[in-house]
Amino acid sequence: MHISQMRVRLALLIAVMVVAATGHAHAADRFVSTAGSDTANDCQNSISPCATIGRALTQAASGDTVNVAGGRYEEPLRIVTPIALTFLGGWDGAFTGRNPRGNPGVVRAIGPEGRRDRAWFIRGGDISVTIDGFTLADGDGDNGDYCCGGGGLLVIVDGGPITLAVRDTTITGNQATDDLGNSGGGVALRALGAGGSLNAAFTDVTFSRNRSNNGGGLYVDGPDTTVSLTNAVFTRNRAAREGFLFTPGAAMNVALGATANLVNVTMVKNRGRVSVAHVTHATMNLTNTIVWQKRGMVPTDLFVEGATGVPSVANVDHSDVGMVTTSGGTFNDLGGNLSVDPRVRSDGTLRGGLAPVIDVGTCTGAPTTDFEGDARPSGAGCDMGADEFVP
Ligand SMILES: [Ca+2]
Ligand SMILES: [Ca+2]
Repeated sequence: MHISQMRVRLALLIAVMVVAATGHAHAADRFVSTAGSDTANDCQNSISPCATIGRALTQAASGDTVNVAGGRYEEPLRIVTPIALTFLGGWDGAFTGRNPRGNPGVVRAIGPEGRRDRAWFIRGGDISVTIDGFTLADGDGDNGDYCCGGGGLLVIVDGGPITLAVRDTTITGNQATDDLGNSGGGVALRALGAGGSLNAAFTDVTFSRNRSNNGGGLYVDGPDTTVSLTNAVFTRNRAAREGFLFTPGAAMNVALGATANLVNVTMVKNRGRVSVAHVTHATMNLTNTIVWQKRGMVPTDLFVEGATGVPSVANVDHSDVGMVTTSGGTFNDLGGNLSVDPRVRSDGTLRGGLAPVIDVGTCTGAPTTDFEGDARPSGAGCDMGADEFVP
């Protein structure tokens, strides 16, 4: 054989080996359906899916996508080792089409012996998780093996980065109320000082009917924790605890050095003894955001608290915020703000064309669709809140 032919063949052989090696490492699709079976199943065949998301978790490798057919899954889910996974709910039974809003995968966290637990728990570092098309319902952030609340979802960064993306998902009916330190009835995102960063993005997510002492829908803390909320709705969440008066953040509390970036978020009909949105030694940036509650159901809408230590700052731009209370914190009015009844229904939709938040938001940085998928802007400008009104 001629030497150049040998080189060509050697190069081809190496190319084949590289393809084989990377092919083996290729991300896999896993399939889960309530009609499936876990027995001796690696969940890789959509014709014979697994029955539980937990089984797919035991089979999955980093980079995999777990595809979940619509239906109820009564299992608490835990991710506590370094891995990158995408969970896509809302598939039909044949895995040929998705309707994540109309037919989500409903995760109810019923643990061993029927005990309620958190729906989803993520702890550690070097973890990347996408949760798309689910309902996280009826979880309990007081039970289970770990502290810190988060009935629907608890994320604790511990020694390395965690990236979380939650899309087209509803977090409802969860609670964390037993222990005073258990915060975030729906979701708690926490850094416990062990290093690492936590970046979480919630897009088209509704927090409803969750309850806690501190942050009824959402609680976020830690200086390396950043949460972005886009087209989110907080409705009918509660911050309450028997015998305690200071239960801040009926909808949410961002605390202890964390940063929360809210764009086109709506908070309505949340109840508590202190505030709807609370900033405790932290930063909250509000754009096109509605924070509104009738007086009596909660004393103030936005409470910026923190006289010493890490400063508390709320930067507020083209938003409709009812009552603002500062106690050592700073409220920065960046312009275009209102303080009027936004005329929003409890599901976050605007009540007809006369709502005062229509066309008076900023389109700079606003998402190009609303939480229903309508184009933004519609009409003369971008609306405040999660809903873009389309006549
Ligand atoms: Ca508009
Ligand atoms: Ca709309």
